[in-house]
Formats: sequence, C-alpha cells, structure tokens
Amino acid sequence: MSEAGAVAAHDAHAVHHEELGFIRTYIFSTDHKMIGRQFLFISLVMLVFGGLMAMMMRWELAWPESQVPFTQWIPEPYMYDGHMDPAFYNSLFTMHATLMIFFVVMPFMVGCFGNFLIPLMIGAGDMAFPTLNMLSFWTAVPANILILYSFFVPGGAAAGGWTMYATLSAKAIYTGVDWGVDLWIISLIILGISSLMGSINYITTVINMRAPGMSWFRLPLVIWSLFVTAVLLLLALPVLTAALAMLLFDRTMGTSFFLPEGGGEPLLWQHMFWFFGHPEVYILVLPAMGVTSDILSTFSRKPIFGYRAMAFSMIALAFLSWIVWGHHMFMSGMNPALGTAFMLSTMVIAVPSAIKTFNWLGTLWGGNIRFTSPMLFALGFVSNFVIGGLSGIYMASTPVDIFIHDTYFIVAHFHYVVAGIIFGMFAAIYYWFPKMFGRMMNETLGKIHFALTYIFFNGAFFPMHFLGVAGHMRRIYNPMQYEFLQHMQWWNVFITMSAYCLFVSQFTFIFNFFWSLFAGKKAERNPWQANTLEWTAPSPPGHGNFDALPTVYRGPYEYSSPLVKEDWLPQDRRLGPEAAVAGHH
Ligand code: HEM
Ligand SMILES: [Cu+2]
Repeated sequence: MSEAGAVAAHDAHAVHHEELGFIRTYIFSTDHKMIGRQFLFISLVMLVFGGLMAMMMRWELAWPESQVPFTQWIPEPYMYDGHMDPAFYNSLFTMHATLMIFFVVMPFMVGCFGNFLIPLMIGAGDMAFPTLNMLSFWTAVPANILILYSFFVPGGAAAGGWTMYATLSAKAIYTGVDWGVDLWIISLIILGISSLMGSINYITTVINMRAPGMSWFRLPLVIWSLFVTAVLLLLALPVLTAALAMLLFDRTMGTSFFLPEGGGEPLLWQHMFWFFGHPEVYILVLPAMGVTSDILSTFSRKPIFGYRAMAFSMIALAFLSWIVWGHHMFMSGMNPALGTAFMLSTMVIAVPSAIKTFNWLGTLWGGNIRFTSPMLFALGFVSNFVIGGLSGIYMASTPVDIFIHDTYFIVAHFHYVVAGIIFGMFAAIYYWFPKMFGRMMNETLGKIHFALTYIFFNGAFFPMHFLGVAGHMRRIYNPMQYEFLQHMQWWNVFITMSAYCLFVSQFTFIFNFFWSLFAGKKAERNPWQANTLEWTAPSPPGHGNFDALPTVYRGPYEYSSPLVKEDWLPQDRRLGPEAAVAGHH
C-alpha cells in the first residue's frame, strides 16, 4: 500500500464475503458501486432519448412544417403527411426537459456518482443502508418506464412544459384526454420516493460512516457537494410530491386546489413548483461543481484554492436557493415590491457563485496544468457556468426580464447552466472510469470528443441569445409564422446544424466508452496521481472497497499529504528533499 501513505492499516483483516450469484451481483445488488453503475447505464439510455427529442425539435425549428426524417414511423396522432403536429412539438419539449432533468442529470450525478463516490471517498465499506439503496434504484426503474410509455397512451405524452403550469394541466386541454399528464405526475411521484430514499442514505452515510480521521473539513469538495445536494433533495422533493398529488387530485378526484372555478388558485401551483424548482437547479449543478473542484485540483497539481470558502459557498447557494423562487414569476402579476425582493435575493447568488469561480481560477493559477480529457471537460463546465451565470444576472433584473421573459434568451441561459452540466458529467466519467471499470478511456478520443462538444455546444446555444433579444419566443413550433422573426431564421438553421453536429460528435464518446470497457488499458490504483481516498482502493474496488478500512491523517488538499509527489508540484511549491522523506516515499 505504498501509494496509500495517508492511510494506515486500521483493520488487518480484509473484508470477506461469500460469492454472490449473477442476480445478486448485477441486478438486485446492494453494493453501492454496482448501484452506481446501474444508475449510470439507465441515465445514459435516457440521455439518448432526450437527445433524440431535441434533434426532432431542432429539425422542426430550422425547417418548420417540412418532412421530418424518420417520421414515417411515428403514428398518426403525432404526424400528418410527415409533418409534425404542433401539439407533438409541445410534448417533445415537455418530455425532453423532463427526461434531461429528472432522468438524466439527477440519476447520473446523484444516483451514479453519489453512490459510487460517497463510501469510497469517505473511507467506508458501503452505504449506511445498502438495501434501501437497492430499493431506491428499483423504485426509479418503473418511473423511467412509465415516462417513456406515456407517449403511447390516449392523448399522447404530457405537453404542458416541464413546469406543467396548472393552467395547462389541472384539466384535460388538448383532446379531452391527456393521460400523459397523469402518467407524468405518477412517474415523478415515484421518482421522488426513490430520491428520498437515496438522500436519506447519503446523508446518514456522510454523517456516520466517515473513516477515523476524516473530519468534515477533510472531506473532498465533491463529497461536500453531494452532501449538500442530498439535503436539498430531502427538503425539496416532498414539496414537488405534494404539489403533484394536489394536481392529480384536481385532475381525477374533483378537488380544485388550482382551479379557479372551484375557488382554487392557479398561481399556487407556480409557487409550489418553483419553491421546489429553484433548489432543483442546485441539485443539478452542485455535484458538477464538486466534481470540477476535485478535477481542477488534481490536474493543476495543487490543492484547491480556498477550500473552506468553497464548502461554505455551496452551503450558501443551497440556502439562497430557497428564497429566490419568485424570480420565475416576475411576469405573473406579482406585487412589484415582492418582485424587487426576489430580484435582490437572486442577485445575492452572484456572490457565492463568484467565490466558486474565482477559487477555481485561483486553483489553476500557477499550477502544473495537465490538459487531460477530464480536465478539459471540467474547464468546459466552468466556462459554461460563467456564461450561464452572467446571463442569469440580466434575467434577475425585473425591468430586463419583462423583455426577455419566455424568449430564447431564457432557453440559452438555462442550457448553458443545466445542459452545461453535461460537461461536468463527462469530466466525471473520464476521471472515474478507471476506478469504476478498471480500465482507462482513450485520451486522444476523449480530447477530440471535448473539442467537438465544446465547439458545437456553443454553436447550438450561444446564438439563442441573439434570437431571444430579437423577441423569438420559446415553446413555439414554427418561427416562420412570425414576420418579425423571418429575417433571423438562418440563425435557427445554424443552431440546428450545430446541434446535429453536437449529437453526432457524441459517437466518439459512445465508441470510446464501450471500447475502453472491454479493451482499454488496465488502470492502476491511482492513474491520475490524485489525492483522495478512492484512489487507494483497487481499480475497480472489490466488495467492501478497501484492502483494510482506512484511517485518515490529512485532508486531500493538504500539501504535506504523502499522496502528493514532489515532482507533481509546481517548482516554487516544492518542499525539498526532507519533506519527501517525511512523506514516506
Ligand atoms: C445538448 C443538446 C440539447 C439540445 C439541442 C436541446 C434543445 C432544446 C430545444 C430545441 C428546446 C425547446 C425550446 C422551445 O421550444 O422552447 C429545449 C428545451 C429545454 N431543454 Fe434542451 N436541449 C439540449 C440539452 C438539454 C439538457 C442536457 C437539459 C437539462 C439538463 C435541457 C433542458 C431543457 C429544458 C428545461 C427545456 C425547457 C422545456 C420547456 O420549455 O418546458 N436540454 N431544449
Ligand atoms: Cu430559479
């Protein structure tokens, strides 16, 4: 265990377990690493579906009312003569967003990496409640099936937008039947239960199962981010579940929480939805921030700059996320004084966000930067986050928001933030793939994948800002119907072409992923010379994770950590030969 200098044998006995059969190993596994991989695969599959929906929308927006390719296979209610039914466009953007948010980013970042990393990085053998963990995954599966199945029920998939405002959803609207909305509600309620089980497990594990010596301020930032995310999940998801139950009652049982004719209040839905919804975007983005912090530190060969400020700024973001929901409702007729309060609380978010950004830059500053594929994707995440964060400040300002509300400026903004998380996802997968599967991914392909993704991502989303300020509304299926937009239609064509190139570029990743899974170079324990505990375990770690449960003497960002070799440090940070000896090398 030479690379495990910060770790001492705490328990001489390796953890022994009886051989498990195929079903217990791969299907109903209680091992956090297998559950993590299960979440990984399910979210990658849903990413393909969500991506295909985006491609169909982009085709429609560039060449409205044209023959959309492959539509000959799509049944009548959605298509006529190969043309897209406008209501189907509504289903597409609703389901695209629902899949991407609830079925891709959440299971990928929280389900997969939360599961895989938490026990390994805090030095535990598994989660606190392994069976609950398995249940959490198997509760999520029917939610995935239901949401996809909803395309095939009478009325088709839900079409009210991922925000499902009560005015569009509390009563059947389009065809008289819209079972899709009911399935959407039920699916998300089930998924909420799954998330709840996961978050209780994560919180308990981080509080109770840390290895001896792993104090709170020795936790890697990715663990901080996942912990704060789990707390947000625990508090936010029940709000959504309650709202969803009320909506379902309105639709099926004759209540009128959101229906004015029965004395209800449609705006109540907006309040409940966004009281959940803004914390939700932090649930999505915080883990990507944590991943980015650790990757930037490893590949700059430097401890993270401002570790405690980074941890506290995540807590601050989590707290602030509860008092800003009204910024989604500036145009709903709220009292301007209330609008100003929400505007100010929203602007305060810029402070912890800027702390994080400048600390990332501080981490890079003077580092021995190695541009590996995880590093490039982590930098890509920072770049997207800065762009999305800056456009957020415009929208937070009520007078500006009056003009850009519900335009493509918004679509540009949230794709830079939430779709930008895809960069954090790729960073994580390139970085932890060796630990997860015991093999390295191909670096050259990874770099090509990054370059193409970065270029076409910006090509697809940056011009949306121009369309937005020109007044291009979101959620419309045919921009050519509006004369004032026609002269800008070539931007829509440009965006669509970039989006298709972006889609096609992902094949470099798919190929790399599967090829490396079977034929990649075998990974050592610590291929990136990183400093956190998971790298002291075998690649991939066996059941029980560590040869012996570790004891921790130093945090990952402490220079004197023997896991940091002298020659990985920038010249002026080297401690000299004595230090190297003291570091047991
Ligand atoms: C990377 C390729 C992607 C492309 C080309 C794309 C494209 C689109 C398009 C064309 C729309 C509909 C705009 C409208 O008509 O208003 C849309 C909506 C949306 N997308 Fe994406 N998207 C992508 C990825 C993502 C990801 C990864 C996420 C989230 C994690 C996401 C979240 C959303 C949301 C929340 C909406 C709003 C839906 C609504 O209005 O209810 N997108 N996207
Ligand atoms: Cu918000």
